[in-house]
Amino acid sequence: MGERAGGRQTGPKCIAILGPFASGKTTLFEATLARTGAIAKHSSGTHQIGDPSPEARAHGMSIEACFATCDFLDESLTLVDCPGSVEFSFDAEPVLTAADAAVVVVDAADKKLPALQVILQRLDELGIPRMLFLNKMDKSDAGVRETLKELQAVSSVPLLLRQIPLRKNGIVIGSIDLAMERAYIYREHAPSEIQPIPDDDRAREVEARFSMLETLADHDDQLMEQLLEEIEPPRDAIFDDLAADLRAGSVTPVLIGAAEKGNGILRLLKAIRHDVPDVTETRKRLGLHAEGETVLQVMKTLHTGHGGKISVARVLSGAIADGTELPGAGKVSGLYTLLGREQKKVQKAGEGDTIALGKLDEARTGATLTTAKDASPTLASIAIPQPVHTASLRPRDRKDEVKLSAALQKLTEEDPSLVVDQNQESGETILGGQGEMHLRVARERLEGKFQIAVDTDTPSIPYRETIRKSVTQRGRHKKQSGGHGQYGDVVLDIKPLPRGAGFEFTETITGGVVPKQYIPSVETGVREALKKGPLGFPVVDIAVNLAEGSYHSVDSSDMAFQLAARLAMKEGLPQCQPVLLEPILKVEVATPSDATARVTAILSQRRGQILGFDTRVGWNGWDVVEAMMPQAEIANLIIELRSATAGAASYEARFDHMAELTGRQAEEAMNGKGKAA
Ligand SMILES: Nc1nc2c(ncn2[C@@H]2O[C@H](COP(=O)(O)OP(=O)(O)OP(=O)(O)O)[C@@H](O)[C@H]2O)c(=O)[nH]1
Ligand SMILES: [Mg+2]
Repeated sequence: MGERAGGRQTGPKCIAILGPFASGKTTLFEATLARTGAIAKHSSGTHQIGDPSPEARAHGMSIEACFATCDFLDESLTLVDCPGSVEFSFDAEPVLTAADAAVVVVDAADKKLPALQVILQRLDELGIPRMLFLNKMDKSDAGVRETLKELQAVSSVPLLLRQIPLRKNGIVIGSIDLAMERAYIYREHAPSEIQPIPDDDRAREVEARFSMLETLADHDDQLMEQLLEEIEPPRDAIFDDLAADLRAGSVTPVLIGAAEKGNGILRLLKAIRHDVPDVTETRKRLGLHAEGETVLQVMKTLHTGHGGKISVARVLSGAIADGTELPGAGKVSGLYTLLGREQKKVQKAGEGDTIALGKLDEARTGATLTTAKDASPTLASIAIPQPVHTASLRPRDRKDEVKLSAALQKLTEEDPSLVVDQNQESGETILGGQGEMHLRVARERLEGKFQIAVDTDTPSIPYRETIRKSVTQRGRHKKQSGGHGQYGDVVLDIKPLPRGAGFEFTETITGGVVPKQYIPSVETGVREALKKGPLGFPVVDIAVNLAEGSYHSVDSSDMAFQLAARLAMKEGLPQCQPVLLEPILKVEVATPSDATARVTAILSQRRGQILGFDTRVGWNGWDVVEAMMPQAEIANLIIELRSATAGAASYEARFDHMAELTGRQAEEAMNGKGKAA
């Protein structure tokens, strides 16, 4: 526990490191761990601790949340490095639920504003305090205040610049801390050298500091008065305001640095230490009133190579020891603190700790676990995003089928944004996820970790067919082979029905020309025939009436009438002008407004019918475009949308209706037997 200037004490903290793709999160994560002494001097290049999986290293990007617990000035701190790629961003969701705050890393030279806005907006929704770390200052020559203006456009919360860069010949050599009023001259991978503020930078410092104090004064009347009366406010009061405003979420402090060189790390650690609330506040945010019992929130599930499952969880209240029984989840077998993949066994953990629990077979990512006997509370429901990219999956070796389904279960348990679906109609196993890379990594894991080679393909489209014209058709099944013959004879009126009506069967038999007992067999025969129409797909929106027929007192049978009905359908349907039907989805695309025109063009190119667009509620500078689009055109849509919007656009789609498909596309669909074009 640490002692604060104001006498406050805080418990272990848990901080999520977020930010757009490649902004330097993992570098910052490792630099921070190095600064606290948890790992040896941070080395540049591949991330040894931060991206422990071979898949992450192969792609040079983070693909899952990585946890590390360290001590900084006798306070326990768990950092969670989250992936920046939108395809893997779901991993941050269960982490955020139980984190005290987020550090959002922004590349000062390549800000990726739309992606940043998506992250900040999510933090707003969850009510999570955050600071910004403006990284790669070594590469940026833009003025920090201009940069801040750009960032402010995507932040609903006022940004508060806490430091300004010190430059020499245009190169950043250090920073001035506006609260401490000190200059810090950077040294590589070492604490900065503290110096008085150089005279040349005084004016800039005063101006920037005043602007910081003005922002703080928005929530502090006393400070406002002091500013108006030009009284120098006491430093402690400024620190208190900084902490209070961060906690309340009324400002977002901005720190600067260069993670690669280990610059700005100590200031960040101190800001976390002084300003970030501990689990007490997080409990309030979650509405948790734990009385005595232990409550844990599961932030991640991992299946280690040797078959063991671990659940990484935050102790929101109470304490836990190895062997503790968690009703509904299992008995804790092994308790560890994590440093990337490294596990250190501990006997117990207390309030605020982030720990790994062994062998909780029933614990799910995002679940709330408790020692209380009655049902677990649910603190937060984790919204699993709809898959935007799918592939069908087949083991290369049929023997691996059982192994594959077990492995998929583990993969989806580790990453609930991977969804497995068995398509009953086509017999395909469909893997859905957040993008091409997401699925590729899943496949690599199947091949690497689980040793199952798989082939992937584009999932088939559930085409249907219907008819446009009515026809009356007789079908007679007659066989005379020695003794017992077979005889069934029916006349069917085949009629189109409106879209969505499905199938109707009626009969208007008079005089018992088809005896009652055979009528169900006629229907069965018709249904059989509808399973595959003349175009090769199930037939829908069709009415069949049994109008006439005849029978033979000895030779007629259920089977004979079934066959007669099938025959009538088989001959009748091709005369009814069969036409293909394709599924149409209603698609809603969320996009930054400056790309709305491009998005509508992409949708139109894919035979989308634009229904309209509107501003996205609660999102500054975003639109939502609505369109009807054939399911066959949705494959790879996300790839195009993202490339048109710097990765920011997303979509949701749901089945709306079936529509006729003719011409070249219909030919292609029929040739591909239901494969996407
Ligand atoms: N010049 C400069 N480069 C940096 C700095 N910090 C990180 N980088 C580089 O930026 C690239 C991305 O760094 P990462 O730490 O992997 O970025 P990330 O945000 O973890 O990336 P994802 O997790 O894949 O989103 C690497 O090539 C780093 O070496 C910095 O302070 N200055
Ligand atoms: Mg990373």
